[in-house]
Amino acid sequence: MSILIKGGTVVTAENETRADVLIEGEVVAAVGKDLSSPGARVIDASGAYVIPGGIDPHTHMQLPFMGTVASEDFFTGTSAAAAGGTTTIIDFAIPNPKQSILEAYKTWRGWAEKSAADYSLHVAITWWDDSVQEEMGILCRDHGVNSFKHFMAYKNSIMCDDEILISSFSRARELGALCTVHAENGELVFRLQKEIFERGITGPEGHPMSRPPEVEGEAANRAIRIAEVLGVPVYLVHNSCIDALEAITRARLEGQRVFAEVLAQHLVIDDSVYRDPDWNKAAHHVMSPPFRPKEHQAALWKGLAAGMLQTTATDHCCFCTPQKQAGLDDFRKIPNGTNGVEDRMGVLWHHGVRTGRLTPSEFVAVTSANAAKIFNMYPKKGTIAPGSDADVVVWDPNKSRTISAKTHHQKIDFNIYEGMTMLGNAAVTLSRGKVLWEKDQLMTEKGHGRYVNRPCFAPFWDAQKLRNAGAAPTRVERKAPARAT
Ligand code: URQ
Ligand code: ZN
Ligand code: ZN
Repeated sequence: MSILIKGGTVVTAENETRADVLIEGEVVAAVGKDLSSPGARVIDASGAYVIPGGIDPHTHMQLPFMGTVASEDFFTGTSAAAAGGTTTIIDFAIPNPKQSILEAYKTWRGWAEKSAADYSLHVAITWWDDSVQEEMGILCRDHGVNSFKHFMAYKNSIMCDDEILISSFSRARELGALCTVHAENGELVFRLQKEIFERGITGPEGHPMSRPPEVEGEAANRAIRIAEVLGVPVYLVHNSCIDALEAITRARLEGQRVFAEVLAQHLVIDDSVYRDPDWNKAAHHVMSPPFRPKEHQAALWKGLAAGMLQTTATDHCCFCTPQKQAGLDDFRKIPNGTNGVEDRMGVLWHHGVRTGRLTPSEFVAVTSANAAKIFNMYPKKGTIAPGSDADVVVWDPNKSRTISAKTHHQKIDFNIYEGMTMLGNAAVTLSRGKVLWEKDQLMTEKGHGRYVNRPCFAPFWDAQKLRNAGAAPTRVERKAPARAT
């Protein structure tokens, strides 16, 4: 079937043009002025922007975590994403320590098959031995995985120590795969949690106290330095504070291949949420890294506008109130995670574009194109051009939405953006030419979503050689000294 989106302003990360978009089947066939196609279904986009579907590089659908399972599954989650203008998610296959990473990947593939829109998977490295080394190669070669996640936090669970980081980063270098990192010093968090709890602070307010910005800054800098020494690109997820941003900025100004992500929620919500007298409200904001004092939001917006932060995500990881209440007497037991997959694009447009912090093209870059380029899905994803997948959103800058758990499509009884009104939202969302969202109605189908293969980049060994071109390490030729007695 053909679809003709007429009369809008097409926005890519590069530019804005008044143009029509013709979709033939699952792909964009043409972009141009006054296009026509007999028999095509016409979608009126006059007064609206026509943008590439959003790509959320950080979600956790139905994740088994902290003794429970995230409430949103791959179908409900990708459906809610489509209502918010996001048409591709990259989720995480997270093996338990000692579990085959290939087996875990296959488990997540099974769960994701019911997705309503396209998806891909990062794979986490939570332990190390020769089988992990081997299976990383198989995942890259045969399964289109080009990014491996490392948690530097969550001690006694999925945390990586430096030995695992160094082994895995070295392997990624050989494979041409990208290393992604959750940067918080898990040992410090564990110690601070214990001290704070023993001081009698058992409520959600103990959470941010046990994860101060310095704990994130230390780990961010350590991951960046390890990547520097090994000569491998690194991507830091959910950077929430000045301390991490400083480490990223220093390294990028040095020309190091460091990529960095910011969550929509860390840009607009501050740490006052943890002092809410309503335990449930405070607990629903327990995520890692935590929400920060206001000055950190201002720095993150500048980092995004300056290109020090390239992608925006949600870390969508939902736990309903009964699940959160597992930590009623101990904040360390509150499952970490918040919602956001349906809200990210609206939040970034309302607080980013409407305030002049971002241009529409920069909005497209940080909500779609940059993630596609960094994770090697571009231009199949992330732009509107002939041959690209027809993941297209008609974005109405005047469409207002007041966010509420009562009306959202996310499978959770709480929304961290409750009551916020966003001006600018998705009017129509298409996934590979199929209309998933229109006139505030979801038309999603289980299994429409497809797995997106992400090929590896050229092995980075060359980069290492290039970096040390001047000073290839050479051995010193010398006569053996006389044996001292
Ligand atoms: O750390 C993550 O990214 C997962 C486990 C989601 N939870 C969270 O608090 N960020
Ligand atoms: Zn994380
Ligand atoms: Zn996460």
